[in-house]
Amino acid sequence: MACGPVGCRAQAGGPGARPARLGAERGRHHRSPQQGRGAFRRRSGRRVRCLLGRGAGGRHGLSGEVFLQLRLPRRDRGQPAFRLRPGSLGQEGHHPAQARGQGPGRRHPQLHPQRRGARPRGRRPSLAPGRGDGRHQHGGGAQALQGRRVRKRARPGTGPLSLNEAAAPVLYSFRRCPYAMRARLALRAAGVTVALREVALRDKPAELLALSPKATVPVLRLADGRVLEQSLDIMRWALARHDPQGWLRADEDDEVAALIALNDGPFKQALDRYKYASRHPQRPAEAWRDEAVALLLAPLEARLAAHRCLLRDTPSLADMALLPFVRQFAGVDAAWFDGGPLPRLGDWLRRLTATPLFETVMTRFNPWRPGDPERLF
Ligand SMILES: N[C@@H](CCC(=O)N[C@@H](CS)C(=O)NCC(=O)O)C(=O)O
Repeated sequence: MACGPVGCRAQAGGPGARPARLGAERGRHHRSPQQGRGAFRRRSGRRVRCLLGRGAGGRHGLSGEVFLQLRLPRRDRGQPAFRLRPGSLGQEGHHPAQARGQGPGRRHPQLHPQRRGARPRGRRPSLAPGRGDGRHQHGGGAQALQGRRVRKRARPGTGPLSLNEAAAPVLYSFRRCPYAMRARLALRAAGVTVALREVALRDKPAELLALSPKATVPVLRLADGRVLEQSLDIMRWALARHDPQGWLRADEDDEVAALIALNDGPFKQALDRYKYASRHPQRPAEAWRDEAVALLLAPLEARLAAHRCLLRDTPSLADMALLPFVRQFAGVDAAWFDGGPLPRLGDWLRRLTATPLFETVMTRFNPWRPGDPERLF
């Protein structure tokens, strides 16, 4: 068995701290006097960095993400961690619970998070970040981590994440974003529990930027380390796991894709201009509105003459992917929409937004900050 020593650190969100990219590194290891007792640095060989889970903040939790750093046998070097052969990460496997000291292999020395330096005497350094600048919080958490002991057992509600929480994908979302809404709709319909991190678009967390430099929401980080950066990918991923309401049908794929392309492309552009007409003074708001109607909404109205939903009588992926955008259009001038030329679309919108599913995905949350407990959604 070829596991090397283990490192545990707060994920700082800066360079070299990309939690979702599981990969091997090459480097040298040696001890350094500055690092204190039990400290560990790279000596040789390749290592894999495994995301274990998140600190829960407060007085016990780690501020950020916890990694194991493991030396791999030659045969498994270069493999993504989720494809490693059994035994490569230790005889008990590499379940996060072991590294938290909760699983059956909790005494396995090579799976224990490495302590970085002795804890200073006196008060235990707090890992709970302040409410200031995100980067500063990270720095504080990382420093504090160097001087803290990893506790073996946590009091309920204060310790590291439970097994289910640690396994939950992490969704960076913004309540009012129509792309994030469609992702939440699919995740919820599929019964996939995620750790939801509400994002303030003006103050995006470093963790999101490290995962997805394009910096849009939604972003879903899966438990195996993959990152889904497109709302449609998130929808399809969720529904491929479980689709109890039958949103996906293989024979509808082309039609669905065409409607979504129209929605996300020309319609969305006209919608943005209608919504923010003062920023596009080259035409009056009504002109952008009418363009949006002609491009997509009038064809949808025609479809609804044949079925209760866009492709059939029950909702499909197309209905749920377009719903948040049509809702946004209707909200720009509700009086016009209610009395205008789209009565069937208005009825469709009311039906689909009056569901418990839609109401649930519109729950309000405060923006997530590093160190906050995860909010399962
Ligand atoms: N193609 C992306 C588009 C996502 C997108 O544009 N989201 C907007 C919010 S509605 C965003 O994050 N914008 C970045 C910003 O405003 O800083 C998807 O389908 O997920």
